[in-house]
Amino acid sequence: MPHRSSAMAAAIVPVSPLTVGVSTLEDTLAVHLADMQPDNARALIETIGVMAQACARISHLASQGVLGGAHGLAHNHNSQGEAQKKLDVLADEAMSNALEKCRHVAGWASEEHEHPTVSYDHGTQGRYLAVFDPLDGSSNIEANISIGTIFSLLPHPYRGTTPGEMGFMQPGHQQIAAGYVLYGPATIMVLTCRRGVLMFTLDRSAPAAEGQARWVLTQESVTIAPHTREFAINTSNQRFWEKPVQRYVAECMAGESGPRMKDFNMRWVASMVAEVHRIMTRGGVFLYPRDTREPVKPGRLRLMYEAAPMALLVEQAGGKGSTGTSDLLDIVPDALHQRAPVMLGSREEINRIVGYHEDPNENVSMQLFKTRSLFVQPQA
Ligand code: FDP
Repeated sequence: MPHRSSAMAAAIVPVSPLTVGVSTLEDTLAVHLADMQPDNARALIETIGVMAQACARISHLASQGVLGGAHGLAHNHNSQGEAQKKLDVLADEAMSNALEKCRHVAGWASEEHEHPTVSYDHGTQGRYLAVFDPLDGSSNIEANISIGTIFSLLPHPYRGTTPGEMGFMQPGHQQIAAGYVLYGPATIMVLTCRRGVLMFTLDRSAPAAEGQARWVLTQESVTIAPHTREFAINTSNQRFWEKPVQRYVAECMAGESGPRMKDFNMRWVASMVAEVHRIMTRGGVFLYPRDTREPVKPGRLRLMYEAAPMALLVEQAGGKGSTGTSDLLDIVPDALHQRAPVMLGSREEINRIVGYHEDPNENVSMQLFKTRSLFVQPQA
């Protein structure tokens, strides 16, 4: 059997134009990363290929539905005390098993485990640390609504030694690559290696079970329009939101008769991957703000394996990601499972929300607006 690196070396020599609908993942990345030092490009292509292969496996499991035995609870809890679904566990195993074999990955951290895992064979020499949410939107599994996987690659900062938890504590702007895979009517991978955003569709007619998943480039240079008329937020939490978010959503809801002078549409899938994918295809904003339900938690979503990878993808597509007060990519985590308020999507809308957070007259404008808002603000 040929050594994998020589196969990859052969793959990255011919640099031909990308062909949407024909170019496969490896061919596309070979062209896309042609400006990189060849050894680095090879490592990145190989590592992304390994994760894409695992996601094809997860896609297969998800598509089997109840027939695949992956519905229902696993009767376990993850490190954060959340009940695990069977598919959460299977997806985590698929990603972990794939990364264990990848010689470029020194260790990985998953939403499902309290601590990072050090690669048995590649812990000292691997150049990357992988971070992932194996199954995002798991409340949707039994309802047969879109779910996804989110992943990110960071540099292993102390190569030559095995990575400890501190090695993972890097801000989002250090990410080498980030992506998500949406398991919907089609399985779609959206990827950035910091050179814009690429979109691939899994060719389900190819034999994924033998490790031959075929991802076909279906869009390059994915861009998010700066303006939008669509927002996504769980409005059942409205009474817990911070004031600037109350104001932003109230203004959207007021539509043509409000200060925005245009009507807005609202969506909520309860699957971040599906929400971000909609934004990648037609713009919009996704908000999971800080709220007062559990004051000790600064938000619901996890910084390292949800917020930061999505923020990099959105930024690379021309959008923006913020907590409302700081850039999501600037936050240096102090814990693996740290949470963050998340606001991302169309750039001008996120700038507006950030502006509302900076506005010292926020409460005054809320009072003025109250008469026209569909949301009545709670009395102080
Ligand atoms: P889930 O817990 O089902 O994996 O990761 C958190 C997440 O889903 C996001 O994908 C989703 O946007 C959000 O939680 C859903 O939150 P609500 O329960 O408030 O709708």
